[in-house]
Amino acid sequence: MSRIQVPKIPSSELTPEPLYYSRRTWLSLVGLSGISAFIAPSAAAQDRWPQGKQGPYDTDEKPSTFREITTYNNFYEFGTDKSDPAAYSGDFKPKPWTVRIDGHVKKEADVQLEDLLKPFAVEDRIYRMRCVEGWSMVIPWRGIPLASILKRVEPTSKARYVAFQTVLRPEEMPGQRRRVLDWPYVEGLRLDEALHPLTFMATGLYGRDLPNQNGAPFRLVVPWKYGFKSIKSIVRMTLTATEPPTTWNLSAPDEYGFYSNVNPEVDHPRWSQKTERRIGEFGKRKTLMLNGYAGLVEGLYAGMDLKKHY
Ligand SMILES: Nc1nc2c(c(=O)[nH]1)N[C@H]1C(S)=C(S)[C@@H](COP(=O)(O)O)O[C@H]1N2
Ligand SMILES: [Mo]
Repeated sequence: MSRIQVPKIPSSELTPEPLYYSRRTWLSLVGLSGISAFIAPSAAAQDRWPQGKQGPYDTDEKPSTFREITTYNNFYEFGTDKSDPAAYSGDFKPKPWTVRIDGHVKKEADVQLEDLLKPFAVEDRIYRMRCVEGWSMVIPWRGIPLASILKRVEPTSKARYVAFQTVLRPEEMPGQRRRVLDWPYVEGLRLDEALHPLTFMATGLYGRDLPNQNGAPFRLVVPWKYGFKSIKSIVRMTLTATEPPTTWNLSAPDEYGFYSNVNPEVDHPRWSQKTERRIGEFGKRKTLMLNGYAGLVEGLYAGMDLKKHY
């Protein structure tokens, strides 16, 4: 994704993703999908999963397979190839896990993840996700709205943004032993974006705990923004008065802004954002304004020039 890095990122990272055919695609192409359960045991999870709109925030699009979601990942802490997070996250220990919430809040928290989550009912949400590189998936997340957590810590009137931080554990995360990015990975949202009912903290997918490669045990999910905003393996959230720094903006400020809303009308400087490829499909789909969530979130950006605030 980024430009000038030390060591240099392989050239495969510098262009939108190449064609990639999942096993499911090959099998359905040759009419053998009926036997996929024999070849890929994980096929069973998604086949039993409720499909389509169950709640007001679900997409009715068909979820990507468990295999697609857990083998084609961006998680640079485990390497820069799409297959690296699944291959090299085996030593990562997502339990026990402590989360700190501080900054402009009335009730600071420094708690075990289970205790943080205990008061809230877990929900399942099927969201479209769109990476800035030009691919997309549909993911059945499990978790709780971020607003539930934020309301509990009581942001003060000074709080205008939320800064998020990924864990720093080079012993367990081989990618952090190289200076590919400035570690730890950081991200941020405006407070009204963070409080929006679509903004979700995932602890699972397909009804199971999050696999390490998807950001175990606790990651952000913001479906109307490019995927890199959805920061993984979070250990700290800080309510701030000013716009917090974000990793990809620090790495390449002319390519990645603070907002990073999915927007087919604002091209990346090196490629168009008008279309995308759904993992598992051959052709291209049109990228939708705010990733199809415009009706729910465009009010957040009323009066803003989204070409300037990219
Ligand atoms: N800590 C951290 N979070 C991260 C990333 C990363 O490299 N490190 N990659 C981002 C990018 S570019 C994308 S597209 C999504 C991918 O999430 P997924 O692998 O669960 O689909 O995670 C985002 N969160
Ligand atoms: Mo991404």
